[in-house]
Amino acid sequence: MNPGRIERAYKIAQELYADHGVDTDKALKKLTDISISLHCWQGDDVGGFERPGAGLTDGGLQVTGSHPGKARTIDELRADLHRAFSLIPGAHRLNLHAMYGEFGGKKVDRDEIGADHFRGWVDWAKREKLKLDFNATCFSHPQAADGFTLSHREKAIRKFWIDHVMRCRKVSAFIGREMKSACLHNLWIPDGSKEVPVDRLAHRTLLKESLDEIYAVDYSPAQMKDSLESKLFGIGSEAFVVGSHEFYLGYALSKNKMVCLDLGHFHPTESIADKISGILPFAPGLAFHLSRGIRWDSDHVVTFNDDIQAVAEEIVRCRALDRSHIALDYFDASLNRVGAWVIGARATLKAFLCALLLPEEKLRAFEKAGDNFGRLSLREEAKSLPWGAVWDQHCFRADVPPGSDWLDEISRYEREVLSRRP
Ligand code: RNT
Ligand code: ZN
Repeated sequence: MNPGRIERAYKIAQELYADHGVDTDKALKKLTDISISLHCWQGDDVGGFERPGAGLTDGGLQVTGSHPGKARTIDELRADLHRAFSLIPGAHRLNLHAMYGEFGGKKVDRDEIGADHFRGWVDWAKREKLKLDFNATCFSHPQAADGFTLSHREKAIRKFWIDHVMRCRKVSAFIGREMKSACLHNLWIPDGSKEVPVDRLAHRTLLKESLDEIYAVDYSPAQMKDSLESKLFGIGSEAFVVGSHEFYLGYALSKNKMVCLDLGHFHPTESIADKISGILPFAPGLAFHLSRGIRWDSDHVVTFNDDIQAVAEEIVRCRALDRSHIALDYFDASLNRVGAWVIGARATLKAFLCALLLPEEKLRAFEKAGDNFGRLSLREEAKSLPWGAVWDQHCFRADVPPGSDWLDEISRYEREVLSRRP
């Protein structure tokens, strides 16, 4: 795209927004401060590097598609991430799962992992100027084979997973210290059943006990923070999920922790955006897994849709940007995996840009005055303001391809790198 044209379009957009009392430069400044945590697991179909070549097993997650170019090693995954980040404006984060440690070809079980296995990631992230977040991996493991982990009826199995998660929190604190940026440790477990259980409470009581043991260890919030992620149902846990939204909301609030709202983990007509102001008055912050649910699947590539825009708008209007941890969470193996990261990250940033460009003062004034027509009509008009010109200017300033220019970069990477992976 021609830089002169980007600048000219931006100038006009700036004037049009100014007519509505919106300062586009200020909006771009705020957008620059927003960091998105990119999920490492999109690059290799949630495989991890414990046993090279292993795929996703046990845990109600499924990746479909067989597009060539899946990352097979840590080096390949890093190269792919580097490419993806180079096409996303701003300074961002990488979200690691415990199974992506550097185990040097040795068998290191989940209850044995430690900081040493993640030093390589820390060094790499420092070089790439990225910050890091972390997740315990309570799936794809023989001890999770029957669908229960922290709420398993067998004590030995619970103990195994408690040890794992405790180690993961310790690794998170190490990472946060090293990176000088609090590392978010998010906990999602697959526990649940295909059929209706007789005793739901038994499992939830066990989960609560396990969590109490795990979170008995305190870390400085400057090093790490905790979030707990609920789910409505999963593959093989259609009838019952132990870690439901009510369960984790209750737990998190009673322990001053955060819940993680995954956009694919609620009833399709439920608005995650509406939950934000319902939870914030009681919680230290909120974590998000941005995703796109389609029918029964919760993990499609994020696009610039109404749901994402509504969440971004709520976060901005609640002045909650500094208390929100925004991560992507989807896995699609039917298209270029690097491109999938970029689509989701750019869509998310665009949603935040639109939220920041909303003629908020005018809208608030209409609302205060009880002018329902004014509020609705301005919202409608705001939709056709030229935010795309502001976005291109943002990309241009960040030295990242504007508009659709990045598509060629992905095609080239596919040709030169991904398609050569057998
Ligand atoms: C699963 C959860 C969870 C996972 C990742 C891999 O339904 O969304 O966040 O996607 O931990
Ligand atoms: Zn999630």
